[in-house]
Amino acid sequence: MERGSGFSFMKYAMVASLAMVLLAYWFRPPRVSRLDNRLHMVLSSLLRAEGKVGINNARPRVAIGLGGCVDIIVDGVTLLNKIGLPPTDQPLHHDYIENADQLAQSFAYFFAPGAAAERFVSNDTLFSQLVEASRELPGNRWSVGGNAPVMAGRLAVEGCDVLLGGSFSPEFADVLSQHITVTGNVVEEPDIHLILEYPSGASWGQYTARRANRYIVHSDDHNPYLASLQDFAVKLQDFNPDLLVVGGLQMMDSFPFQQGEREALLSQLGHLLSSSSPRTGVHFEMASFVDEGLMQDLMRLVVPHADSLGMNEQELPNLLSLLRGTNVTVLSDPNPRVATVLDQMRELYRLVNQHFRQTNPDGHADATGRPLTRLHVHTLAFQAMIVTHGSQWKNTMSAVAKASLTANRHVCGSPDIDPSKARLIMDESFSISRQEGSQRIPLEETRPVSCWDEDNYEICVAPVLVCTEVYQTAGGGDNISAAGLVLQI
Ligand SMILES: *[C@@H]1O[C@H](CO)[C@@H](O)[C@H](O)[C@H]1NC(C)=O
Ligand SMILES: *[C@@H]1O[C@H](CO)[C@@H](O)[C@H](O)[C@H]1NC(C)=O
Ligand SMILES: CC(=O)N[C@H]1CO[C@H](CO)[C@@H](O)[C@@H]1O
Repeated sequence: MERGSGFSFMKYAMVASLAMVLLAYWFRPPRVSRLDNRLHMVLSSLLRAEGKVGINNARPRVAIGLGGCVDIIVDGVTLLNKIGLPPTDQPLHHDYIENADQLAQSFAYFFAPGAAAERFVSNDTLFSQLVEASRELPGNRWSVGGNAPVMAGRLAVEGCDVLLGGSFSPEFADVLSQHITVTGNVVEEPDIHLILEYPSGASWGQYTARRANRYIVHSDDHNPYLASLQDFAVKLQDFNPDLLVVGGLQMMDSFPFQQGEREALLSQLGHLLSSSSPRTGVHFEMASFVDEGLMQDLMRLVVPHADSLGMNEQELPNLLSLLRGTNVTVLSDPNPRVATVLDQMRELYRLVNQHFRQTNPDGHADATGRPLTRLHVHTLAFQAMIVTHGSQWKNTMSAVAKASLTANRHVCGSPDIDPSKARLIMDESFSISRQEGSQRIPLEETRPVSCWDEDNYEICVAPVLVCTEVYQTAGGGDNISAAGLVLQI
């Protein structure tokens, strides 16, 4: 009995300690919920940063061009299957699309890495087939598209009065916000853009998409000619905007213009920008370009008149390669590190401003063009911005927070951010440059937007709560860029 009770005491002790271990295990904060906590904290801190400043009491006035279209949004793989286009075994880049084989090759080229791309289809028969098939596809969606109208929509929602330059059909103009005034000729047959969306992990033949994104095809008749430019220029004089935004020029990419036609159009646009009041900020939104001639024209005629540039992680190396005088980059890492992007941004900022100083050696007030004072780069994992000290751009920290939140809101398709549909993919700390010995900045949950000074500018970086249940990627950059701008004018 004695022995027995000693034995049972030991047994109880063991059971009790085992129970303690189990209890400790039970109450240990599980890894998942710790991550959840971090996400909640980052979200509430970003919301606080976004809410810190409102827009000015008066409604800011923003003029934005050029162009617009009707978007048909479909699941990319479903559409290709429907038209019976088999997956190619040869992913290949094409400047523009002439036939179905090239479409398959070009789609495969961007689909696997999950890189955004937009291409002109020179074959009308093929484009009509694609549009017809899309019309019949269950789950397709139609919406107002094009960089300018999407940015206009976001700016109107955020409290701006907007003048929009674009050629639209009458029904189209009706669905726009009452705070948007459209200027441009009315067209009966609007340009159609076909948006082939795909979620992360989607597969097409042997290809699997590394991240959610879209591949866009168009065959525009109006947009490449900047058809609304004249009307826009006239209305602009009285509108007297605080901010003038230009986007949508990728519709000119690889388009079969007559000799000299493109240059003449861009010269007119450059003239419009250069004649705007010095108190009007000018923002140029980059896009997916491959046509080197067009890019050269843009660098010469448009970009020098902008104070501000907006672009994504593909467009940044694309533009930089042109400025460096190397071959134009059409595909880059769709998930670049912060350090890489910041180095590219510093270089772009330096090169553009160097060009400005070279063309204006005396720094007179009657300078041709403007120095670049704002550069916003949006990537899947984070937002980054450079703003020159003493420039007109305000509230950089809040603007970057707003841009970051807008990324989730847009892609998830909801103004309220649901943390269970979000994920932080930025590392717990980032290096501010790829140069050896560079400072590392921790991502602090309670202060997720990191800002610091360098040279003559401030840099701010904010993590994105990446949406995991993708509703739509197309138009994301436009919503994000516009959301960033609205707090800065
Ligand atoms: C244009 O597309 C159609 C339909 O896919 C095809 O039959 C035709 O060969 C293409 N034309 C050219 C010039 O490639
Ligand atoms: C750059 O472009 C030229 C002309 O298109 C081509 O011959 C050359 O191979 C390209 N270089 C690289 C590194 O891609
Ligand atoms: C999240 C969000 O607001 N997305 C918007 C992007 O812009 C278009 C056009 O203005 C809106 O329709 C989307 O709702």
